Amino acid sequence: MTRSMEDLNGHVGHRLPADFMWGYATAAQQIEGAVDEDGRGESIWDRFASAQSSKVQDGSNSNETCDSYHRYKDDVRILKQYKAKGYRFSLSWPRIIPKGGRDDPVNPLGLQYYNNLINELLAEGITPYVTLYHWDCPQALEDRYGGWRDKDEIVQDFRRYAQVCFEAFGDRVKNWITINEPYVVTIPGWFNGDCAPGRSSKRPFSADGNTETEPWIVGHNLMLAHAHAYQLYDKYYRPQQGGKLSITLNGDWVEPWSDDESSHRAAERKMAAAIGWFADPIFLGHESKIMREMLGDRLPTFTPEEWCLVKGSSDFYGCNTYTTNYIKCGGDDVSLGNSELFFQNSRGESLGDPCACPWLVSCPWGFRKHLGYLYRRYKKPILVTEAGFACKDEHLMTREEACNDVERTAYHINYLDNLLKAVIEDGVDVRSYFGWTLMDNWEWAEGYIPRFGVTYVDFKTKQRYPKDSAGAITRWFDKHLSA
Ligand code: PNW
Repeated sequence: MTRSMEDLNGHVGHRLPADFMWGYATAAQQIEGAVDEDGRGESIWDRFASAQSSKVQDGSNSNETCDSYHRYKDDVRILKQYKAKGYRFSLSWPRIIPKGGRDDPVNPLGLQYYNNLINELLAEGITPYVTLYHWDCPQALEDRYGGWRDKDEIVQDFRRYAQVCFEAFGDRVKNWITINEPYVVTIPGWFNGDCAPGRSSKRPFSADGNTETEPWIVGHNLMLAHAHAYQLYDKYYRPQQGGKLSITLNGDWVEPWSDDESSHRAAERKMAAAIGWFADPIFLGHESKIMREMLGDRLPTFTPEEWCLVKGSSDFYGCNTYTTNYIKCGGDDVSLGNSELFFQNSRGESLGDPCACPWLVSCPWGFRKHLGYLYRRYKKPILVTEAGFACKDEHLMTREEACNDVERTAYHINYLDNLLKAVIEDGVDVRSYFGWTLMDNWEWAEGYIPRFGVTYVDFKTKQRYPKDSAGAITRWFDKHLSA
């Protein structure tokens, strides 16, 4: 670890190592648009947003969104302007294999698009971090066999999709993430039903689904798909390509609401439900005891052969984290570990100001504690693959107002200061920070209401304009990276 001399303010300054990676993250469905172009197939999110009684808050879809399919050179230019060292983006499975399945044809124009993007990044000296699955399952697979619910089918289909991607891009891509946030895939998608494919036992909110069983099956299958992709890479591609691969898990720090025993237990259960469900099998090689206690037989089990695949199927811990909650026992929501979340504790102390999303406040000290917890428990280098903030009512502001994004700037700078403390003072091995997100985009079931970008997007003209936060982040890294 490099420790530097006095910084400009006269404090003892510390720096991150020169090879610390930073940049911005995006996802295909949220930025590409061009959903019907060049042979792309339909995704479950296209279908979800086009449903007659759409659950998307503003009734929007991502058919055009930022138009990155045509404007990827603009995106790369902006990254370059921000001096970002890396760019984390995702591949659209239905753009690459329109019908999704292992016997279905590969779309050469889909491969071409990502080849162009990767080459453009490399030409500008920006390192690609590539996510295979950021929520956009081919609708054809949902129709054919129920998508992520069918273990035997989806695992093989995903494995072949991964193979196509390693073959096509692995000579240049050395950093892979299999699946983005399996928890946010399963719980909103199959438990609450408010994200694609929108299944849940809640009628009439969802026409189909079974909250009791489906989410746990889907989570199980996501882990297996990840593990198969890991094994495939490890065995057949890593020897020549020499890259790294893991999964990205979301998770937020929880602080006991009061000092009683039951609030502490609630915190432990929430960590198990949100993180341990996936991280314990993958990083520790055993199932989460707490998940088993809560779910009993509803939690599927791995066979001994499957355990061999799942255990240790990761080269780093991919961490998406946004916020912190106070927590206490109560309620019967298994997905939260039978606990309730608050932004205020028993003494009335508040974590922060509300923003565009009801689930999000800025809590930098919680971020630091979270990194420490993950490192102590899972003992892997951590890549922060997302963190970010959406200012309140930003979608109602003029461009000038939105670009003066004081709260987002404070969020990222405070989070980065705490990341630095986690590294320097707590000895946590953090290797990257990817801000969510490069530019305003389609925020899934919340449509175009929350704006998370460090770049303002005028969705009529598709023009991009830097917000103040982008400059502040660049300056932070200028000052805090070792030469
Ligand atoms: C992430 N929560 O998802 C996703 O990876 C992004 O695609 C998304 O745009 C971003 O966060 C901002 O929402 C999350 O409710 C969505 O705690 C919701 C939660 C966490 C992560």
